[in-house]
Amino acid sequence: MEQWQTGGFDLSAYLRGAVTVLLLVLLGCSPAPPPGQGTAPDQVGGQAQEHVQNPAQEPAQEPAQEPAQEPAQEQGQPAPRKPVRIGLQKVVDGLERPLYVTHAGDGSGRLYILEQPGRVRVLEGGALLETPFLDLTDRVLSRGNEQGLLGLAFAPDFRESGVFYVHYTGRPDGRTVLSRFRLLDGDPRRGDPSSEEVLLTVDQPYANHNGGALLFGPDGYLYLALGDGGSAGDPGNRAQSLDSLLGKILRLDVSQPGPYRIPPDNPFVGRQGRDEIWAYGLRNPWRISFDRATGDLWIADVGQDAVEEVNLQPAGSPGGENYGWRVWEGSRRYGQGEAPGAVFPVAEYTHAEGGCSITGGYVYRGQAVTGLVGTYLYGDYCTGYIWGLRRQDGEWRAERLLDSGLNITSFGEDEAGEVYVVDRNGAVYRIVAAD
Ligand SMILES: [Ca+2]
Ligand SMILES: [Ca+2]
Repeated sequence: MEQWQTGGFDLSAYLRGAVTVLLLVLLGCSPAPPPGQGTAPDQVGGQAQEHVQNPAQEPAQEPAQEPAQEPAQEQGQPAPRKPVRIGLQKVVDGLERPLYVTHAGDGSGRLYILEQPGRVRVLEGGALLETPFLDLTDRVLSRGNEQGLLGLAFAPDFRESGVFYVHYTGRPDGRTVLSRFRLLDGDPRRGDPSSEEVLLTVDQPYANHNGGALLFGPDGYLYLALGDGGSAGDPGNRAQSLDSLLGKILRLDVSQPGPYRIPPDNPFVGRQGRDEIWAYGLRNPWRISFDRATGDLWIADVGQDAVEEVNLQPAGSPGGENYGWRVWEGSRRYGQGEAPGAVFPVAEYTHAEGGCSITGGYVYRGQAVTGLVGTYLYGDYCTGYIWGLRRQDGEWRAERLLDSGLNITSFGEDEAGEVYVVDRNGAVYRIVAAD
């Protein structure tokens, strides 16, 4: 069952989805055979069929395999017009439950990879450095499927300050911890675990739905995405409560020494509601990202039983959006009560279509796949599908670009805007053009 212990995902939702997709999964106790142990190709082809044809070790156990009727349906329809074909190129493997990759914005080209148990690894010049950038396993509680080291963000002035921020679930009780750290002797390959300044803690009523994403916005403020506190159905109605920091995106000013400050233009300053709140009504916003070209904020929220969703908050928004949970799951009514001014997703998919837990990605701004520029990429943890979302003729259109077969815990960007895919089974891939 340990195979189900995943980062930031909804185990209960996965279980329900898996039952409907493939009962055999339950017998096999694995969402997918670990593809990292010599079975995963270094290059994953751009067409779903190519990858499906790759010899899976235990095809009967792999929910990433499509239900038997689905290919037939596809054959019966006109071939979807795919504007772009992508593939995956492995850049590193041998990692322990990786769930995020980012860069320091310092011109170094280094990548920093989070391992759920509490380490940050450095990829430099294509090689994984033996010594971790940071080892917080002494204070990170990684018990359970959704706890661990969840977020990392380098200060906008990192090159000068050596300051970075970390989000994790802490020992002994799994509370959310947001901390500031500094480098050890100014070495960008070594963070100093003893430099920790805890800026914020939030008690967690349950072990799941801890959210995760931590990132700086184009406005220089630090954004932290937190889940609704867990269990199922948000029993405390925390996502809709403006007195709770759970089920929210927080916006904090950490530019000054000492504790965080409240940006004066945060939407609940001067009125009812916690001043840290930027947006609310979220269930488990595991991964969010800013479009580096436009400043739009993309929020992927993990669904309960049925619907996975993508939300778009346009650049220039004053904040305060209510994304609807627990009253709405995607565009479907879920629970009792009111969700004032609920904002609905720009894209969603259902568990009935396959999939169980959305992993938000990035608007592609790299150069490796020119046809992909301006497309928002996202995936599903269980199926490994990767979609591209674009606005065409006034409508949002999602196209399935790749069946990766991976357990996608995260996407990530490097300094140049190339996009990476993180596989929980231990590897990180770069998105490349397939031809
Ligand atoms: Ca207030
Ligand atoms: Ca929603």
